[in-house]
Amino acid sequence: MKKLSACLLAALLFLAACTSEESAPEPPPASTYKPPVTEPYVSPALPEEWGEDAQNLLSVPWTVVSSGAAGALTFDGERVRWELSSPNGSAEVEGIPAFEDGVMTVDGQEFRWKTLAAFCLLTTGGETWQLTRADSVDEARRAFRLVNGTWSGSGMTLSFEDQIASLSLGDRSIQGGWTLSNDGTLKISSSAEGFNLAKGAKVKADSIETLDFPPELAFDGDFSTRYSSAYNDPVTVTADLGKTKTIGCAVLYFETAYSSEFKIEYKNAQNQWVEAAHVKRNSQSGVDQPVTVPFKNAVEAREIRFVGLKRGTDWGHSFYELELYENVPGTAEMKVYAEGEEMVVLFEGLTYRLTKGS
Ligand SMILES: [Ca+2]
Repeated sequence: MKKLSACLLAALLFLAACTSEESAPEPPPASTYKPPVTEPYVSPALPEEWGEDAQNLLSVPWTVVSSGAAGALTFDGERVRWELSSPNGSAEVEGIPAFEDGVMTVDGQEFRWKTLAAFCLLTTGGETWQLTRADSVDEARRAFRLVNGTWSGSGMTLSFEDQIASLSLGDRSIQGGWTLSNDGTLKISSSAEGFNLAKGAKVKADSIETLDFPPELAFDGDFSTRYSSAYNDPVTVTADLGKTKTIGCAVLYFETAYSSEFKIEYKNAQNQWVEAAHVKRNSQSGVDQPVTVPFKNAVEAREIRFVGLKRGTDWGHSFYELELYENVPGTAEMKVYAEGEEMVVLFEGLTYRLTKGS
């Protein structure tokens, strides 16, 4: 009975909350949103004298999406538009193209390209970009439009600045690096460089494959360099952070030669090694599939060690980076679609319609 009245009270409070907030913004609807079905792209007629190369390039809209960069090359029947936002800056070039000796010039800027089915390599401004075919001009421009500015609506704000994305929703927020894939999946991860407590730690290992793979290469912040042990179990990699820090989580980026079972241990105030986490069945590897290891409890420690108990392959224990964080890094994943001037965001089962503004 007590339980029932508590439920009733909760229901009444909920109803009261719903009715008393008349001035509050409309809550976003549950997600029944389906991305707009784009009409098949009809290539505008191109002058024959532009040649076959130009036909290959301009008969479809192209998009650039990679970590930190977003852009589009589109053609509206008369004018070519090249838009790009990248770590090296932004570019917007538009004009009637001219072709000569395999070079396209738009508003004084030169473009060279090579098309191959769904891909195109485009060289301009001293850089080469891989472009992917889009189904419509809107779709091609979606990524570029998204990462240029601040979007808000239905209580959500999504903004991009200096390669860092910020999402705020009510009293929650996440800020970090982002990736956007061609299917419109936007991931924001707070494990942005600079918060990693392990970077630059003094490290040693009791096993290495060769001198080319020393343990410090797993603590240099570089995802192209790695540590690798000899082909045996167990192995230990110890990191000295220089001073005592609060650590609640490790993130490992394994190479193909991953560890299927490993422990993270820390040295306590009594100089004893204590288990912070034990992963018994890992099968993830690759820098795009980091293994996030939350500790049972956050610890205060200066020394941390990785103990590789079982190898997942015949090779050694190998990882590109071992990162340490105070908290479990947050990740927010959503789908984004452009619809007219709006950006539609599907997040946690709800649909948000955002408009551009500051
Ligand atoms: Ca590395």
